[in-house]
Amino acid sequence: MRRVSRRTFLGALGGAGLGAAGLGGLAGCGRLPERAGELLAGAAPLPEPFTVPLPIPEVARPVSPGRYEVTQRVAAVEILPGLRTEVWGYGGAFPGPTFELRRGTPVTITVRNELPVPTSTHLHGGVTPPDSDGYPTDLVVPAGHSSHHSHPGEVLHPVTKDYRYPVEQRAATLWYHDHRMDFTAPQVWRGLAGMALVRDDEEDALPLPGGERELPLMICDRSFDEDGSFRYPDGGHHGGAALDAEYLEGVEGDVILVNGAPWPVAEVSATRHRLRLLNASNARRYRLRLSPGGRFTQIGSDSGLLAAPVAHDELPISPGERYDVVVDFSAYPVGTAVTLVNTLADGPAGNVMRFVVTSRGRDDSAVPPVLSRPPDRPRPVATRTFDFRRTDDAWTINGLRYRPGAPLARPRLGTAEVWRLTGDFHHPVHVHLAHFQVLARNGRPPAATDAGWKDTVDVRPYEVVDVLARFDGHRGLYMLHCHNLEHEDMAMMADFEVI
Ligand SMILES: [Cu+2]
Repeated sequence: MRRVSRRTFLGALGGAGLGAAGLGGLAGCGRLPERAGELLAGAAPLPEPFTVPLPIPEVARPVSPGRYEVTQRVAAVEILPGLRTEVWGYGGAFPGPTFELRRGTPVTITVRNELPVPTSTHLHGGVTPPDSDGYPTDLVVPAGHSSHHSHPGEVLHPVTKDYRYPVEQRAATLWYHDHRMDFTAPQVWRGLAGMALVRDDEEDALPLPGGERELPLMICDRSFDEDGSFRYPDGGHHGGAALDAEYLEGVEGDVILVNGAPWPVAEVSATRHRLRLLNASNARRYRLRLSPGGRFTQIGSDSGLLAAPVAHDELPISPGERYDVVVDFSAYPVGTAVTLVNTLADGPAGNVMRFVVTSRGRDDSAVPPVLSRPPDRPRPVATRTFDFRRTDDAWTINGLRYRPGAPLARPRLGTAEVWRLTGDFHHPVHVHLAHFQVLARNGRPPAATDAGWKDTVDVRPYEVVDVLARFDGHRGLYMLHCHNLEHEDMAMMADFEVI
């Protein structure tokens, strides 16, 4: 079978599918939809919610101080009760192991690829040198894979690659995932994602809940075939086929997973718990609330602790974003079931997971009124606009399809710039290397949930979002892109070069 790139396919399509299924619908209704993808119905019976215990991914163990090895491999795991699902996992696990990193302690992670496809691993939120940043054409190629170059400038590493992370950055909730050119969406869908937590002295000095009361929660949606296998609308020909035109807006699954378990349940004591929320979905956005009521006390954003906590009743979270929050379960009587719900969906996807308050507990933790001293807002030296929209027959940035090695901007190391992000649909914009603050939405102050330093921001249809990005750490080629993974694969990426 001839290899057909997704972008070639989209070119051949002439945009007909997208116009009819997606943006036409948007223009036709008076209200802007909150949904950012097309629901892919599965065929497996949906499990009863809140019956599977919440799994906590294993913490990766170094093979020697500062050195890790992780093998990407195929594994069969039980996700839906009684069925086996083939996953492509870091360490054969989905999610992959959690990496516990320490500011100022560099690590090298050797990724070995035993999958049937090439991969590239991006540490999302990492301040990483360009040759370890998971550039989409910097590929780890499995043994026996035909090594023809399909993209100019492609770099192929046979079987393994050492990714070097200086970890010169503040404590934060990071994650890692596949970033292979044209195939990020199906490869992440099949399991290539995990979390990485950076810790530092500033955070250690705070009396935040920790240990078993600190829960990394990777939220994503998937659809399953009758036999338990993942369903994804590319004909199953991973590595060759294109996405069905119906799903060019993005693929939404009908099963919500947290840490790889469907609508799980966690027993908690009536104490404060720290929840590190990550939306690892391909396209689905969530608006998270607690039912029967309750508040999230946000302590951190994508790129680290806030200066001071912010209370929220609800959290909108788009693909790639993280919220570091504390929930005080002492607000509920023992025996209460507290459900984390998603008010953007009706039906099964309206639930995420459940906490059951099973006992009283001693609680020495606190959320202090001052959390950290984040870096001050620098003065910008330039303003640039990046427009995310469908142009003719592709998802584009400033009207351009992604071309590796052709940077759209050359910011100087150590400076900051205002980047104005606009678009025609929900585009969660992620910037590699550079962290940013949201300055304004449509010229007005940003939402309370935009607080702090971030690396991903939800740009909603026809919205103008101004962010102040600082370019620190490394010179070289990086990228910004839409984190709707189907858009990303469909050319909605651009390079920038830090000079
Ligand atoms: Cu997008």
